[in-house]
Amino acid sequence: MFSKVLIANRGEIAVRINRACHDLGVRTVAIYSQADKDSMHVREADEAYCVGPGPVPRSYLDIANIVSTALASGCQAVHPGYGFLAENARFAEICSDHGLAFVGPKPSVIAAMGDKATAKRIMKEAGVATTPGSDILESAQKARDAAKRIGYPVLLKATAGGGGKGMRVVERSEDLERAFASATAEAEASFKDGRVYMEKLLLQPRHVEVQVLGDDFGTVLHMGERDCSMQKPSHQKLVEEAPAPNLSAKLRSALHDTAVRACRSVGYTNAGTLEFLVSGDHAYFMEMNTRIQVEHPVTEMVYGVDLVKEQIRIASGERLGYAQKDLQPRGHAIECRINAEDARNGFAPEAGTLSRVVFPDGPGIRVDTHVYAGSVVPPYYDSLLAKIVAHGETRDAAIARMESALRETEIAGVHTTVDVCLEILATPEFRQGRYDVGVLPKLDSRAAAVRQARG
Ligand code: MV4
Repeated sequence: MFSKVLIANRGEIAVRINRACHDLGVRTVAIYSQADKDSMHVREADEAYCVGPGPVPRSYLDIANIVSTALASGCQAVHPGYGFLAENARFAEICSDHGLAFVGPKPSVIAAMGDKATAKRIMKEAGVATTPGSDILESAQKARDAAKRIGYPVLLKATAGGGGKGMRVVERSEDLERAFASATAEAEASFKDGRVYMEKLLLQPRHVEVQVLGDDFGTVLHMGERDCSMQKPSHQKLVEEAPAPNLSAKLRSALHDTAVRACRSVGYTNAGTLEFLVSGDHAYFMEMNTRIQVEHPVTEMVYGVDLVKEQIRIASGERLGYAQKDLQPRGHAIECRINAEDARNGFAPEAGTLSRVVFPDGPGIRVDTHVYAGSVVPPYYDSLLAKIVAHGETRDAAIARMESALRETEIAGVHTTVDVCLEILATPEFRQGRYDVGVLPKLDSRAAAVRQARG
């Protein structure tokens, strides 16, 4: 095992990684921007070094400063968390060039999965079902040919994308040329890579993702699935749960088997997530995320594992210490993301000082956070303040615990998503576990219509 690990992140995930390291008897080095000097992750780490000013490109993305800090402080490994450099293959490569273990898969796997058209092709070759579609479209003419073959409605997607940027729905051939041009332009502007591909548009799909862990000895295990269909119009998740409700036993086990098989065929190591779109009785591979995800705690609560500790053990060359049959899910877990955002104003992020912070507690409740009364929320970073996770023996029990936990939560100084999470939990769609990726955008416009009617 390593004796010292650098945590190349901030916020709640940096605090989470710090705890996992201390649990393993590993010392920690935090990095921070000038805007984060009083942050919890800085206080809790054994050492901490400033790597630059507040703006992300000048601190949390400054590869040279981060790698130098790791080497100068005597670390043997770097945990990237999520976001920032977590899926940057070049960063992973530079770490290993300098003798630092990168806590994640091989750089070549990160690069392959980071290009969505390539990832899809690899998965298809491995026998995984993918949405009917095209490879990269070199021209508007090629797009027209593809659409004719696939059949309208179709969806244009950016290969460098994920998360909805550069995506265009096209219902009719008359609209294709314009959509192709604007998808390409948006992808080019967002990712400096304008390449797009096409898929058949699935109607009312659910977003179901499978958690996997692989070690350096060829063992790949799954830890079930999460349903993350409750997303904002910006494709950011707000409420996640494990297991996914109303999934047939047959489709569930097919998803798990497919995920494991896919990982074996790409030589996947460390923690990863395969995202599927589920439409009726069919599941189609969408993307693979080569990092620990924000919503990993719901899986941890259901499976009784510590995914971040497993990540560090795997990166240090240890074998996974159990087999698939040892992993039995228990009960149900729900996560609500508490963001510094004004849900009544298009989820606009807010910065400020938190004058009051009260988090819930009690049986079956877990809170992953980095904020406290007096915390300053800087304007530079994502707006996640805390994740509240509720576990129960049944889905209904987990929902009841979550509602109670949200009501116990008090945060003053910025608007938060506490109330909108309560609204989501109260919808009949959520209650029945019958929701798809379109439900939250609809809830939002429903609420807007009500507000407008009230004046
Ligand atoms: C789709 C789709 C329907 N059909 N692909 C949105 C983000 C990006 N990662 C993929 N997304 C979608 N791809 C086909 N062929 C619908 C979505 C989609 C979506 C997916 C997951 C979670 C939320 C979503 C919200 C709107 C659209």
